[in-house]
Amino acid sequence: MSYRQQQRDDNVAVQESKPKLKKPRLYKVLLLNDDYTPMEFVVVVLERFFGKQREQAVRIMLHVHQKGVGVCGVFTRDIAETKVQLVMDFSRDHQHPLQCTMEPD
Ligand code: TYC
Repeated sequence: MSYRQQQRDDNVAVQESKPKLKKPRLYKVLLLNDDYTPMEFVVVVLERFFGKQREQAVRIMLHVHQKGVGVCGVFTRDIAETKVQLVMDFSRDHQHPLQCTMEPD
């Protein structure tokens, strides 16, 4: 007799294990417009830190320029936090006021 059958016979509850992985919460990384950061710098940020092709990077940069804010990508929390930090450091290192932030998707 199997162990499980033995447990059933003994009126022991058998809890099947649930191989359940919850989906991680996702966060949008956002770029904010300002009056001073050069357009070309923002395009380079989108290429370097968000893997965008130049055409798509220009599109996103112009969207931010016109609307005030735009999405660079959607990531898990740790990745989003790292992207924000890298962009903020890169901007400060080049004396640009570009702001990058994140919010729940
Ligand atoms: N508004 C800036 C300019 O006219 C360009 C810009 C675009 C700055 C996007 C920030 O996130 C930004 N030079």
